[in-house]
Amino acid sequence: MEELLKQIAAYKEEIASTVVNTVDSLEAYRIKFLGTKGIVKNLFGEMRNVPNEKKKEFGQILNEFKQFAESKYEEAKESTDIGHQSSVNDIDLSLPEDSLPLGARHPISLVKNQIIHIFGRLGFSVAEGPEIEDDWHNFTALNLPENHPARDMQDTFYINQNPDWLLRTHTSSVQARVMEKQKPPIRIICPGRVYRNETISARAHCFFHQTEGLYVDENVSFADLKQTLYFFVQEMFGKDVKVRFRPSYFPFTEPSAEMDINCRICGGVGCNVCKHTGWVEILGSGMVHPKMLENFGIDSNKYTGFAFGMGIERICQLKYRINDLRLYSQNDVRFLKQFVNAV
Ligand code: 2NL
Repeated sequence: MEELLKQIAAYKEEIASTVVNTVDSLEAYRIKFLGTKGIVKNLFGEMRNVPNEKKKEFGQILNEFKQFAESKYEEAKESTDIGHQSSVNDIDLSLPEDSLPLGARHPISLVKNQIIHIFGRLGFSVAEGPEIEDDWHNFTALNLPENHPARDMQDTFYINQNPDWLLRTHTSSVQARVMEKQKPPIRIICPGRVYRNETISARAHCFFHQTEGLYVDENVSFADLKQTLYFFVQEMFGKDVKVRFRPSYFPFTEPSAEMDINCRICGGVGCNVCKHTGWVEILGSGMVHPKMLENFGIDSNKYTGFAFGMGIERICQLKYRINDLRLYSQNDVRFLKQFVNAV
């Protein structure tokens, strides 16, 4: 016992005088006193040799010594900041890096890029034009007569300084500009933002996005129109998609047709999106009106063409089940970050 108590007193002195101010000396101290083969452990091992009636007393002394040794270690680690220093050996190169938070593409951009890609494979190139247009390119050239309701102030945003200028209501204006400069064959799509004077709600917005397409060449037929648009929806929504064409009217096409696909949301059972019909309209189309071709000096006896227009928000709604148009322009990160891994 006496021998042990002497040893402990000596160790205490040693601990008190030991200088611990580096990572290495801290680690050396820990191994010597607190390690699995260290002094504290060894002394506890001596308990075996202590007579029973002294075990309690010696146990207390040992515990007190252990605390003394540990507090020196903790103090040294805290008071200097050596506990936070790291050496090259401490760096774990196998750990994954802290990833940078990546932005996400907007769903409208995702769908727009897919549309561009699909039509690109059919030889369509992308044409762009101004969002502030003049009356000729947005209306007159497209066979929209002087008194057409679309021209009404109620529907169209006019620029105050010049009543001939307006915010384009469709991207047909871009196609008009292409036909002005380029002779057939013409094979283009025109994605872009368009504006209409609407009260903002879940179903309407004062700006939205469109892709129009135009194909003018010799011998372009209605069969070409149908097969092109059928290919498009198969690529966009999957091979199992069903389509139907319904006769319709647009001032710039004759004949005209709207295309429906079977509802992607409910699978045909009936829901709000398809208004319980099982079908949803996704685009308007038709054979380019001969008068329009002549407006641009294109011989309508030699050339024919088809055109179509679709809302990108609509395609997006069906693809990603987005039920409120306002989500597209509110920039709520809870909405946007859901598209980080979308393609
Ligand atoms: C719709 C309907 C359509 C067109 C757009 C067009 C453009 C030129 C010539 C002829 Cl330059 N037509 N565009 C034709 C038919 C329908 O859009 O519902 N869009 C969302």
